[in-house]
Amino acid sequence: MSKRPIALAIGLVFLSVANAFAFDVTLASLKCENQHEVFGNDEILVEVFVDGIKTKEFRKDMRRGQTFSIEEKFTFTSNLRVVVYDTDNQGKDRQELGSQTMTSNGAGSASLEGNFPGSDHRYILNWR
Ligand SMILES: [Ca+2]
Ligand SMILES: [Ca+2]
Repeated sequence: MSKRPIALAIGLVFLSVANAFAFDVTLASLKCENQHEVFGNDEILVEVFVDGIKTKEFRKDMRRGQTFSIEEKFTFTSNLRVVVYDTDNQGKDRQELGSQTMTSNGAGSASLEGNFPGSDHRYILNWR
């Protein structure tokens, strides 16, 4: 007798349990209130980790006062982590501007501010 139906049944149970605790979050926007670089754009890289696994990245040149409309939905069971970088050297170098971890569905925003000497950047991450 094949063991496959049993494995499939167990797999479906896991899937059902996982779905029961799945959360949807829409990454809405990233606003630049103060840029990281003094001259020119910040070459922004946004990395999205779903349950610890890098799932998506967005790139956008941003200046003071600009809003990057992301509007993308993610589904997670444990947490959704978003890390924002300014890149240089055609994206080869990166400096982390801040990060946020979301653990349940619901609207929110986070201020990602200078966390190292000499930087007074301020980005606002919005989700719902
Ligand atoms: Ca630049
Ligand atoms: Ca840069």
